[in-house]
Amino acid sequence: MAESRIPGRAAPRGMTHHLLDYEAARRTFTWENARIALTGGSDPRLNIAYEAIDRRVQRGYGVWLAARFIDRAGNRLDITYSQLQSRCNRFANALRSLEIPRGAPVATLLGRSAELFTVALGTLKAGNVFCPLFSAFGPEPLKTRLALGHIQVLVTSGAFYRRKVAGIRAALGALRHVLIVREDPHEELPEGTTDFAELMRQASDSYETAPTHDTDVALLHFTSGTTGMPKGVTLTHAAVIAQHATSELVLDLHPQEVFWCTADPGWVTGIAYGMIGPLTCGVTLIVDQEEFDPQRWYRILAEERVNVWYTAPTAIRMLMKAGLELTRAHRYPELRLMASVGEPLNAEAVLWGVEAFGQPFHDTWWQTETGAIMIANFPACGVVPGSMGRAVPGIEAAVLRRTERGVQVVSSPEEVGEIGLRPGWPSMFSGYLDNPERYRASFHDGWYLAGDLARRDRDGYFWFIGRADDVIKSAGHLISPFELESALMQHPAVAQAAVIGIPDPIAGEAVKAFVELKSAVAPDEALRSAILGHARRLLGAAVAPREIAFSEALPRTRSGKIMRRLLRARELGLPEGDLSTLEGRP
Ligand code: 6R9
Repeated sequence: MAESRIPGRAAPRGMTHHLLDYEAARRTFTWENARIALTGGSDPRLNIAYEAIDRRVQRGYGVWLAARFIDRAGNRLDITYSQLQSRCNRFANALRSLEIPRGAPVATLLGRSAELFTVALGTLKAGNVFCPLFSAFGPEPLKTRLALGHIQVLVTSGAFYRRKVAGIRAALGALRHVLIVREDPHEELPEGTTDFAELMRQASDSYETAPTHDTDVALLHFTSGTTGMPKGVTLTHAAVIAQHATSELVLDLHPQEVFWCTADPGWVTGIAYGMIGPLTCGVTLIVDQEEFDPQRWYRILAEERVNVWYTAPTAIRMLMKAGLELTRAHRYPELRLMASVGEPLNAEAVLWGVEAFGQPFHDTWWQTETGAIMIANFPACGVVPGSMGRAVPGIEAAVLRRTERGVQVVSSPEEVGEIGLRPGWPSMFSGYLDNPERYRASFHDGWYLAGDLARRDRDGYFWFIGRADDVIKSAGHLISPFELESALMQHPAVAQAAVIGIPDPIAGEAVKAFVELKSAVAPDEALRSAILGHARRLLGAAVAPREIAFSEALPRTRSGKIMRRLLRARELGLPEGDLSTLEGRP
């Protein structure tokens, strides 16, 4: 196995990788020590924002750049750790002035802006729960999440408010305040909203961090399951311990390095590694406000002298498609580590990294529920192309087989099973909001079952096989078929809908919808585009189906559930599997 590893780039002179010897690190690592390494002591209080900002300022990082925001035109906004601290303090005070009680959830629907960072970290500092919403969502997914999350304060822009929130506001009983980040001071404030900038001006810039503890809920991230509405995953302040430890062990971040995580803060990666973990390491974050564009990305990597880059397979495949001439228009002498997450990273993409940048991409695996990286290819160990890597120190991971009598650890390197993790790491989710049964159902015989299928080879490397459920991962976004089907069924011509993921060379999976029409309705092209338009308006273009097919009768089980798995098998020409529960079978 060792021969097939591709070495990563060596650490520059004067710097040592945080993890040099994997086996030794596994033997000696403990989460207790990781907590002490981060906080410097045994204070029973723990607050994510305090660790990310205040402690950095205390240690003398105040004048260093915490983040550089690059706007569409290429203008830069630089914010130091001290400036970020004052902004967050103001926002924490603003929440108090609005009489929002501690613990109440605050959400953002914002682009990748400095305000988003201020609200996220200010909310945590105040001891409130922060919930990021993906800004490309349409009104329907936003309504669902704002309602399920009992969100009391929403911070958004005037444009997003008018387009996506004004129409659903009446349905959001818990929502007490909407704060508007105005693009320019002359922009009119929508009725029933408050000016964010004015509120910040009135607030004091000193604030004593709320005395939160390891077990207090800090973050609410929505994720998707096969059935039912999205699940609100809660992470506690202790998550910062694992996010910090993995930012060192896996991303190998060192103080004052330039780090670019391309994930949107609407999803867990954009918060855990686009913000929290790396700030606790004292780096400078690069935040690009523009959408993906190969030339722009290469320019950022080169001109900002990015040292460590954390991105996603879809983006890598898009860069591959754009061609090496674009890559070669710049040089990247400072870039020393490239990593990826969110979807399977194919071996070709890893090897393309070597061709394009002289170093492989390091795959990492984790989930919203795990709160931090669990499986990884480590910088000092070399990369096994096509494999997700090995368990992070402090993490016990295995491939499990479900049997009648419970779960068993699979020992054969050929056998495929479900990824299981032993609870006990600090960023493990503390619950599914308002759904303790579903939470309990994720654990069996002392293991958390992740819902992903994998193999584990003799050297302990995990190889991703697929999802154990019907959830779709398209361009790194987790999509719930149920949520899309519900939106499609709101169209007056649609009787039933079923949504599946079909392989896509760039996005990994693309969303395809099958629609059964009401009996009086005739299928034609105009109706197809009308339904597509309806889905895009409700859901947002980023999660709407790409393709809609009309179906006369969707396959159902005898109990009336649509068999997405069978639709998918038929679509892809795969074996149809066990059909004994199919409706209409003898
Ligand atoms: C961080 C994040 C989690 C699901 C996960 C799996 C897929 C993540 C992967 C991967 C193959 C990898 N996934 N990393 N699949 N290789 N390296 O993405 O969280 O949005 O909750 O998605 O993403 O299916 O279960 P989340």
